[in-house]
Amino acid sequence: MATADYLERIPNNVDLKDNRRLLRALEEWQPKFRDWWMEMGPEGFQARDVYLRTAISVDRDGWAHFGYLKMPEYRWGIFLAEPEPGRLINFGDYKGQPAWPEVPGEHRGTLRRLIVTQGDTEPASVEQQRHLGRTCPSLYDLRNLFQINVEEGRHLWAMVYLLDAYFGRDGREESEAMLQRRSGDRDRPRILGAFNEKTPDWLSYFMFTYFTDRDGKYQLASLAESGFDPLARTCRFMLTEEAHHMFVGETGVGRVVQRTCELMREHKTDDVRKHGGIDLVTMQKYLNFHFSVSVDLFGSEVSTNAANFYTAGLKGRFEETRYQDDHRLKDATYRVSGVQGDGIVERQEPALTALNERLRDDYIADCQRGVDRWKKIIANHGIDFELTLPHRGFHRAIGAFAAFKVSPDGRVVNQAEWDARRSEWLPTEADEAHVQSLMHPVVERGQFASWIAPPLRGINSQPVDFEYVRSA
Ligand code: BYC
Repeated sequence: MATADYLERIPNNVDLKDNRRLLRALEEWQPKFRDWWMEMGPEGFQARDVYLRTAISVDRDGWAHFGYLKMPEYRWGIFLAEPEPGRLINFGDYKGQPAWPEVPGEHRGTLRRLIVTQGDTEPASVEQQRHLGRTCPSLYDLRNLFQINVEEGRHLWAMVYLLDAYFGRDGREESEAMLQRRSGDRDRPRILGAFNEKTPDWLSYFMFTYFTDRDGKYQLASLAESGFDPLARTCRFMLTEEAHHMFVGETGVGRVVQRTCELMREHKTDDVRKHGGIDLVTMQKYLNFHFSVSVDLFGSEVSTNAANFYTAGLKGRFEETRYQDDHRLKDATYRVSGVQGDGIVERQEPALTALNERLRDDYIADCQRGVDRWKKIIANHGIDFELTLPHRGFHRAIGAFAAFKVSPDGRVVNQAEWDARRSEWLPTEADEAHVQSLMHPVVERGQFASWIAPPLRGINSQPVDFEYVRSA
């Protein structure tokens, strides 16, 4: 009886009911996940009705199912994109061979590490965002926050499914450990740097969903090329949800920019702080911070790990098949930048070890597109200010730039200049205190906080003033 009930609560397209060993593993894990969700998930809103989209199958109709739901009742399911009959491995030493339905023994450890690293980010982001509901700028934004949180929970389920289904006892241990690490905890932190940073306010949150979720897009797309077919199919479906997260980031930042420009024009001043806005200079500093910690997530410019992932057919390039080359890259080179003397130089490195940098290049080009749209909002108001992406070497903690201080405009600077100008480049305590001072909850239908413009349209054709989260 418990089994049948449980099955109903895990929508899936992996024939869970026919795999008793896996079912048992997930049955054991599920209450621990729920405990984690209640302890570390959105604080103060678990009993509220939220207008959520739930994935109940991978086809178009099943995927976009909207309705009111309390978050703990969200149907966290397991969905893989439909199999591609006859799919081949597209790159590396196994290029041309059939994709693997099971984990190849010799790559087991590496693959597990990749899946664990990916999986760890998902609960981490929920933990980082758990206090934000208390200061939401509108019901519309509150609902989007919760939509993202439950989907990150589902993405954790996706990785736990892979670990439990394909990695035996080690996999189950890793699944447990996912619920034990905590974002920002000194003793048991999350694996990657950006996921131990705080997301203390909504500007940080929009920047995070623009820049850090976009790392998710590029990493998932690379794993979606994997020769390990279940991983590829899982990531392909996760990518469909990721698009909404980046939409929230891009439009969120865009709406803050819009509101700031309106306040600047209305009051004929750059200093919109006293009018309840966030000045563009502060926004640039937040952008600098979130871009730099997200750029770190691509790893070192020169990485034998990355070369090994590729050669072994585990992690491809972004849109691997768009390349016209041999997809093995043994003789190719790629341009990588680094510091030489007191300047930044570019040099050619073996393309295999430069794969992290190539992915970072794809990512940065994509980041630039949104920044260009934000710039247009400012220009449309006739305001002379340009938001820019800082240089990739700015404020790095991982890779070739980590040992150096680089200014946002790409100069290697000495410690004295860094110390003197840090407050121009990164948010100061005073900036953070100002942003924090604006974070008052706005929970009346159709109302928005002073520092952000309303969206152009609502969710799923609902009006902007829809009751996206019902009052208690
Ligand atoms: N912080 O050769 P290296 C998402 C470690 S976001 C701390 O330079 P490699 C999401 C590295 O682990 C996407 N440690 O790099 C977004 C290695 O340690 P080991 C997440 C770091 O291995 C928003 C050592 O340094 N998915 O989904 O080529 C909300 C040397 O590594 C960092 C993935 O990342 C760092 N930033 O590449 C929710 C995909 N960077 O192994 C979700 C899976 C490096 O020597 N992960 N290190 O002990 C990977 O593909 C790779 O692990 C990385 C690193 C790209 C992260």
